Amino acid sequence: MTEWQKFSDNNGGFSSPTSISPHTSNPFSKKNWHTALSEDMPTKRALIIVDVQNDFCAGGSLSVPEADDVVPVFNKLRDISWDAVFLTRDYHPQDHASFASNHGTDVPLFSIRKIKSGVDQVMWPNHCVQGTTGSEFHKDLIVHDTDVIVKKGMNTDIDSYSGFFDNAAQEKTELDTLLRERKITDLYIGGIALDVCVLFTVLDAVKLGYNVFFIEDASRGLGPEQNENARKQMLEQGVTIVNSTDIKE
Ligand code: VGL
Ligand code: ZN
Repeated sequence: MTEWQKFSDNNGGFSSPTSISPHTSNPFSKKNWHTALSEDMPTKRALIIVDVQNDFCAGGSLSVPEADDVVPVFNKLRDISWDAVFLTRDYHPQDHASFASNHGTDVPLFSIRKIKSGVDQVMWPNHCVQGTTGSEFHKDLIVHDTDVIVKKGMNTDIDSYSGFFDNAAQEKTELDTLLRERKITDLYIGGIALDVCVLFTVLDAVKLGYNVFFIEDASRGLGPEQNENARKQMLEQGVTIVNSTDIKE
């Protein structure tokens, strides 16, 4: 049995996001998570840059307002010596189930549809298709050779908003394992879209037992209401909301 299956069994089934409407409650308590980080681990910090890719930026197929503004914020954050830096990358096959275009000609964008895997899925425009420019990181974003890139959304049948799990909670990416290998305790998370992939990555990070800091000025979402709603959910789950300039060496 994999670590993830144990996790899921222990908790009586994980209800992951099935649409853009986020989790309403956290089904796990940090204390119940069987591999919770031990309290006496020395603090080690990782920066997690979520989906700063061309298709979510100006001119992209799923552009988020002001998304490009996060780039200089992350670049400045690179002045700090992080214990690890991870970037998530939305990376879909052309026939991905989250694309409206794969469900016929008259499926409205942003409508919700039940897909083969049984989950409700927002019908997105084609975006971050493997091998396309749209899937590449913003050209001005600083990426070092030692950074770790975690691709997600590669399974045709299921979307993956979180950098940790897919939306049906069937599969785990390598992100948690790599963080644990590096003995990381604290995650500083920001990126695009604040109310979709950033939110779900943040909420999963809390469930997995990390100390989670959401970097507000390094994030942009689909709109003010969505952003406020996401912020509220993070606060309810004990996330600390910070500004990039508050983070010190
Ligand atoms: C995202 C919608 C679809 C995101 C990814 O990165 O927030 N949003 N795929
Ligand atoms: Zn996507």
